[in-house]
Amino acid sequence: MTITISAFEKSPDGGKGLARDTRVRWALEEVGEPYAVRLLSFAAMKEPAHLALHPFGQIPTYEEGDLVLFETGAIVLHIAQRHAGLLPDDAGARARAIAWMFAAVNTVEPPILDLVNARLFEREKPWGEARLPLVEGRVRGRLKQLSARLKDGEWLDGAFSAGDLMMASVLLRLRASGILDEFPNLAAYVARGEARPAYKRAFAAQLAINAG
Ligand code: GTB
Repeated sequence: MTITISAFEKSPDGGKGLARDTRVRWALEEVGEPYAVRLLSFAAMKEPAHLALHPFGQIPTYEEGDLVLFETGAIVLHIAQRHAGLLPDDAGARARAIAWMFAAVNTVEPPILDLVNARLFEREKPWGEARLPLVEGRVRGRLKQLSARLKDGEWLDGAFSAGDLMMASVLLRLRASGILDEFPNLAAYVARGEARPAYKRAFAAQLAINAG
């Protein structure tokens, strides 16, 4: 069955892979599933046709026959549950990998998004510069905990899983801030994710749309 995802027709990052369709592409590449892409302008994302697929008018969406999904965590979990390669067979290890997926979107991504917003959109506010150290502190606090758990491990819990795919995707958003490099084991962890052939294919596919 054809899988269709949606993505920005022109991502604001110019193809750095930071828009969230990249993590869905990565998951599909990991499991070897081909997919089509529907490209959308910001205006089209808010039109009824797309709102019928995504209640918040965002990308990415995922269509597979009658099934329509939004939210990258749910999409990647759906892909991982239906194909080998992204979740362990052992029930306990599988549950732990899913816990890492939730940790990525629920515990690690929020302070990172807060930092992105603080740096890009709130700096000029009267309180912008004063608030920034607080927001950076929250990110560093979370990364310190994650770094302590990862130690010198290759992945978060044994073999590479959808938990690592989501966590590395979330951490990638931090690179421009320089904060990721303050935690060398996390920076190396993200680099290991980026070195995976499936990530490279996903990155190249979104770059082909957004470059230039
Ligand atoms: N929780 C949802 C999920 O995980 O699927 C969040 C989806 C989301 O935020 N989508 C963004 C979107 O559609 C694109 S990825 N935004 C438009 C809107 O809300 O109107 C976020 C994003 C956008 C741009 C960059 N960038 O240029 O660096 C990075 C990430």
